[in-house]
Amino acid sequence: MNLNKADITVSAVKKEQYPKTIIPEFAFAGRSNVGKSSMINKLLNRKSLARVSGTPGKTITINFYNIDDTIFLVDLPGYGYAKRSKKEIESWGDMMGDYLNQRAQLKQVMLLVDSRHKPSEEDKMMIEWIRTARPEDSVIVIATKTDKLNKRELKENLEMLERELDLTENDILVPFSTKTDEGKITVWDMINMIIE
Ligand SMILES: Nc1nc2c(ncn2[C@@H]2O[C@H](COP(=O)(O)OP(=O)(O)OP(=O)(O)O)[C@@H](O)[C@H]2O)c(=O)[nH]1
Ligand SMILES: [Mg+2]
Repeated sequence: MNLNKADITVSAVKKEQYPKTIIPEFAFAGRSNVGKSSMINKLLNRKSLARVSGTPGKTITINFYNIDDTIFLVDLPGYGYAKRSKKEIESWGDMMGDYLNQRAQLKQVMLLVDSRHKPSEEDKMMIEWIRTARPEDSVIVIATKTDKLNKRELKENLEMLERELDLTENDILVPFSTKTDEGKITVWDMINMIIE
């Protein structure tokens, strides 16, 4: 897989707009500002292929990044952004539902949560949604922004996340940071293992 051959292919709001390929897809879900777009850039060694912003709610479409015609990394729109109207939240739910429940090319969803905080009610709903939509898969949770914690805090918080999200032995929790590159190799290893 040549990471230099990565490009955004499609920004979709409805399923008719998804790429018409059978390439395996790996999707990143999580609340606004948790670091989904930053993580995609980090995985691809790119500064700004995926739009990153200090302003939450930046990614409001499903963005498909074509990696060398081998896989797609899929940036899902974030949740938990307070300034959304009821209608916007509804269309977010429809968009996520269509994708998570129906997309055959989707091989694995990764749920990103902030390593510094207790998961929100929406994070807990999201993990249940993923479990229900994809009962055959391990749940992969990525704990982001670990550079903001010291070693002891990180250890405590990873244990807290396991408890709060009811992670089992089959589930995987990966500490990740775009600042220190923690977790980057692990995520690629998981992706490569799944497509092999
Ligand atoms: N310190 C630190 N900051 C990070 C890390 N990852 C992301 N950030 C910062 O967090 C903010 C939000 O990152 P995004 O990647 O835009 O978050 P997102 O999940 O894509 O947000 P939406 O598109 O709104 O859903 C930006 O200011 C990033 O620079 C990290 O590992 N460490
Ligand atoms: Mg984003």
